[in-house]
Amino acid sequence: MHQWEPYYSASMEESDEGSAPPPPNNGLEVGYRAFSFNDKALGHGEPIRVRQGDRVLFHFLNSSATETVNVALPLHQFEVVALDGNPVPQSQKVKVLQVGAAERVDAIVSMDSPGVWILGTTDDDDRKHGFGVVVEYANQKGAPQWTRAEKPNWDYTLFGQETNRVVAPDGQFDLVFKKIPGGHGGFNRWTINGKSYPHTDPMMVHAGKRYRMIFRNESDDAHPVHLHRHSFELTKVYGKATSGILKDTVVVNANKIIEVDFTADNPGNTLFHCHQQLHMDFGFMALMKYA
Ligand SMILES: [Cu+2]
Repeated sequence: MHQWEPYYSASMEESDEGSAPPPPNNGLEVGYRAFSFNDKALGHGEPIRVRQGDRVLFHFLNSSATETVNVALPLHQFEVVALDGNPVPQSQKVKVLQVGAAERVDAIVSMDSPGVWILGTTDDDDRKHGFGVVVEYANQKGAPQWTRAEKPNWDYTLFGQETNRVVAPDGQFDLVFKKIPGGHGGFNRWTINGKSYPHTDPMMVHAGKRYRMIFRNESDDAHPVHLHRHSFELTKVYGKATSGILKDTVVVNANKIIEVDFTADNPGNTLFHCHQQLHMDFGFMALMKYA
């Protein structure tokens, strides 16, 4: 048995869409030599066995500590029915799922293209290093096939309702995310409104009130930001208003803005943080407190 250890590279290319190339003074990034899907690398373990005509519900959970992934199944589409465990107002079919660290996607796939396929990441290198699982139709044989996936155009608002929201929240938190590049051999540090945890300012809320959080990502990385103990409703994604999508983790792409509303309905100290472990460990956290 090999023991794989993560390796580090200063020039590791980010695989997630929405991330620009890192600046020359960028610090260390984490990378991986091997990947798994349900604890097995692609080519190991049992395939997912299906029959033509099946409608199969998949529960996807990105348990990576650091990676945002795009997932596809050649010739098939994912009908997204729920995000982070909450049914979406409008189920929609997409060819590629984007799943940030800690995000969950429930999607139904109509098995209408017989063959032996790879369900896996669209990143060729990561897929070759194990990130996928075989989907095998009954009475089909041969090596599992992959076809080049379409360019991902993941858009949360596909699953929301159009809205002309007029109700203003009781309070608002403007949160600006920035990177302090770590330079050669160092780690990047992260700030929320100019401060790194544990020096970040707590967000004070009152039980029963409704608040808006504005996530202003002023960095060149995508961030899967997560609020503990509460669900929030996406209200504006990259300038487009939406409603009805309840989540607890949302990927804010590089240099983009997402707004969410939530009700402070679960008194107690609450952590807000980026779910990219290397960002969280280097400052990207803040507390929300009930007054
Ligand atoms: Cu982050």
